[in-house]
Amino acid sequence: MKKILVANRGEIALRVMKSAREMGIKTVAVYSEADRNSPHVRYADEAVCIGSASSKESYLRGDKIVEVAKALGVEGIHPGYGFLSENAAFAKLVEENGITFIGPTPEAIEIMGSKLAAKDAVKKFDIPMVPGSAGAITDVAEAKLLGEKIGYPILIKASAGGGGKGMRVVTSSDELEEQMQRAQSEAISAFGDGSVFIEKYVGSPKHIEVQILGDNYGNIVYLFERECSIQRRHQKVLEEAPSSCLNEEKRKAIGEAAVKVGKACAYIGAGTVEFLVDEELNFYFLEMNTRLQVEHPVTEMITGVDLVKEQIKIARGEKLSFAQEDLQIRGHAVELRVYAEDPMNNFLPDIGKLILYQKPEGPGVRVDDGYEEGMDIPIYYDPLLAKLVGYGKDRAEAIDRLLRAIHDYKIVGVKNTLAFGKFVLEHQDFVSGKFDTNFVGKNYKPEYLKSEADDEMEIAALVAGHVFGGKKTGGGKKFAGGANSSNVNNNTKSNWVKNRSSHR
Ligand code: MV4
Repeated sequence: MKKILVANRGEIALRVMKSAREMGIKTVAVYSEADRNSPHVRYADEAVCIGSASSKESYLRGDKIVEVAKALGVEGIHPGYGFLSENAAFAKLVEENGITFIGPTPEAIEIMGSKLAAKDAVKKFDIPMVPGSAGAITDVAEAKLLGEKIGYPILIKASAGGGGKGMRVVTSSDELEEQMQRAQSEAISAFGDGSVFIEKYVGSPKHIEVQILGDNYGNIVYLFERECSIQRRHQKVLEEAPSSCLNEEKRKAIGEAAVKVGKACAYIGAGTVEFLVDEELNFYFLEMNTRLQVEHPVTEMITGVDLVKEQIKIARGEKLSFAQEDLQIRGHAVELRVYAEDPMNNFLPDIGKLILYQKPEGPGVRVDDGYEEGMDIPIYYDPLLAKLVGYGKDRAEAIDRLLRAIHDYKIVGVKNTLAFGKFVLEHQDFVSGKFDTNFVGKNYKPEYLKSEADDEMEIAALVAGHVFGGKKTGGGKKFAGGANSSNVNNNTKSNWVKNRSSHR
C-alpha cells in the first residue's frame, strides 16, 4: 500500500497522515473550499478540492472521493471518524472500486449500526446486557408486561438511535403508552425508523469503552478500557485510560467481553465496544462503534500502540504483530477535547480567527490539532479545535500534566473549553474517581468560570490592542479583531504583552 487517501479533515486527517508518513506511505488529502488553507491539505503529498464548504457537498460525497482515489491511483482510503467512517454503503463502494477501505467490513458496520441487530449478534456469546426486550417492541400491552417484569424505571430506546438521541425514561406503567408513542414518532422523524426497544434503566452509570483490534485471520485483542463518563449532552468532554474504577479482574472480564463482541461480527480493524457500568461494577454491553474514536490517543499513550498504523497494517493483510499477553498498561493518560465553544453560554459553538494560538509542549503532553495561528475557525464542521492529552506514570501525574498544559495553552480569538477542562480536573469528585455520566449536570455551573472569563476579556483586549495597533482598549471593550475569549492567566498577561510588542 504505497498511497492512501484520507477522507476527512482537521486533526484526525493530520493524525492519520503522520502515521502514514512514518510508514513511507504517500497521502492524498481531500478538502472543501472552506479548508483550502488547512494544515492537512498542506501536509499531504497530494490534495484535491472536492466541493463547497458544506459537508454534504464535500466530505460526505463518497462518489467524488472514490473518483479522486481512482484518478490518483490510491490503494487505500482511511475514513477517520464521523463523516463516512461508519457508512456501509461507502465502504462497499470503495471495495467495489478495487480500493481497500481501511476499516471493518460493510457487514460489520451494518450489524453494529443497529442497536437491535448488535444485541442479536452478541446474545449467543453470553455477553452481559441490560435486561430488556430482545427485539423491537410495538405493542403497548407487551411493553407493559415487560416493564412489570424488569421493574421500573425503564428506558425506551430507538433502535436506529445513538448518542442518547431517541431515549426516554419511563418511571411507571401508566405513562408507558404515551412515552412509547412519542419515542416511536421521534425515531421516525429523526432516523426514518420508528422501531424502539425497552431496557431496565441503569441509574448513575459510568460509560466505559474497550478498544479492540482484529486482523484478517480471526485474531482479536483488547487494548484495555477508556473511561468516558465526563460527557455533556452525550458529547464526551474528557476521557482517560485506564479507568480508575476497574480492578484487574474486572478489567480482564470487560476486555474479554469486548473481544467476544468483535468475534460476533468477525470484526476486522480498530473498533470500540461501549459498556454501561453500574455502582457495583456490573457491566452491560451498550453498542459497538466501528471506527477509530476521537479519544483513541489515551489508549495509544498507555499501550505504546499506534492504532492508525495497526489499522493500515491490518488493511494490507498483515497479521497482528502482538498477542493479548504482549499488551500491558503503562502509566495513565487523560484527554481534554478542546472545543471552540463558549462554556459560559451553554457551550454554543464560537467562530473567529485564531489571533494567537500557542500549543503547550514538554514532557507528557500530546496535542492533536488541525489549526494554526491566523486561521479562521469555520462554522461548517464540528467545533473540535484540538485534543490535549496529559500522560504520566500514574493518574495524579497525568492530571497534573494536563492542568499544566491547559495553563500553557494560549488561544485568543475564539471562546474555548480549556477553562472548563480545568474545572473538571480540579473537582474533588473527578480527582477521587467518584463520578458517573451525571458529573457535568450535577457539578458544573457557568458562573464557576466567571472570574477566568472576566480576566480573559481583559487580556484579549490587551492582545488585540497590540495585534491591531492603537492604544490599550482595556476594560473588555469590543474591538475590530473579534478577539474575544482566550485561556490565559495573570502572569501570561504581562509576558504576552511584552513578547507581543517585542516581535511585532
Ligand atoms: C442507558 C443508560 C441507562 N440505562 N441505558 C446514552 C447514549 C447511549 N450510548 C446509551 N446511553 C445510555 N443508555 C440504560 N439501560 C444511560 C445512558 C446514558 C449515558 C450512557 C453513556 C454515556 C453517557 C450517558 C449519558 C446519559 C445517559
